[in-house]
Amino acid sequence: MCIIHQYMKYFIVSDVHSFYKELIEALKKAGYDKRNKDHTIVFLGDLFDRGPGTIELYDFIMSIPKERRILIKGNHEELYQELLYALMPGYRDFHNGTFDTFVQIANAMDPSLDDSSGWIYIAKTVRESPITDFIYSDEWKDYLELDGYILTHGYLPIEDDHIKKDWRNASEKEWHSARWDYPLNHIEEMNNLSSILYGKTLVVGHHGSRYYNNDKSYGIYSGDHLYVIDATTVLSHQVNVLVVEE
Ligand SMILES: [Mn+2]
Repeated sequence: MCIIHQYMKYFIVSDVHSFYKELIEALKKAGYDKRNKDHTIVFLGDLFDRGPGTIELYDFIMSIPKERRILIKGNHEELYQELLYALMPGYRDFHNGTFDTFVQIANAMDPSLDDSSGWIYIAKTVRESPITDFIYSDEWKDYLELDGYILTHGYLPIEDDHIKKDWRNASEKEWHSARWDYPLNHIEEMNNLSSILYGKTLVVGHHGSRYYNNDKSYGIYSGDHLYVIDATTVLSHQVNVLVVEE
């Protein structure tokens, strides 16, 4: 009998925030090839907002075969959905870069758009864009579980009023909170992650790895049953790529 175990290489990135060039450079260095059937790319949320390359990033994702791209929802994907139907953009939308993402999308849809184009027209144009269909598609997951790893954007919905939750079956509301959460908020649990994670290792983005590296590095933080990969690209101009094979 002959058993062939085909290994898949997962290229995990997070918080690209429309920094397309930085992403492509990092993937090239990591050896990623979208045509390779043994390569799967995983985006841990927060695709857009802050950088200039929203359209290029979207086109790149669409060019990857669907069965070899995995998208995990971040809090910025929620900000996008919330801004679509806002009466006016607010401080939060400017501060987080979501308004700028909308301008980039509306401009790609209608190049005649300029500073005098009002919010109502921008919002309507973005609502009709293919990027909005993509943001609402069923491709988005709350988490991805591999043999040795559990991947999510911010944190898992593990605990509620000190009652341990079955996070695999958490509600949408619980995932909403978890997308804004991060491991440093849960120091006591960090010592016990192995049992919460069934012996697996948690991989998250959302919160800069520099906070875990004592502000000394934007590189991947590697701790006990924990990887934090968000390189705060707006400051570092780097994107971290974690490669796991299984
Ligand atoms: Mn985030």
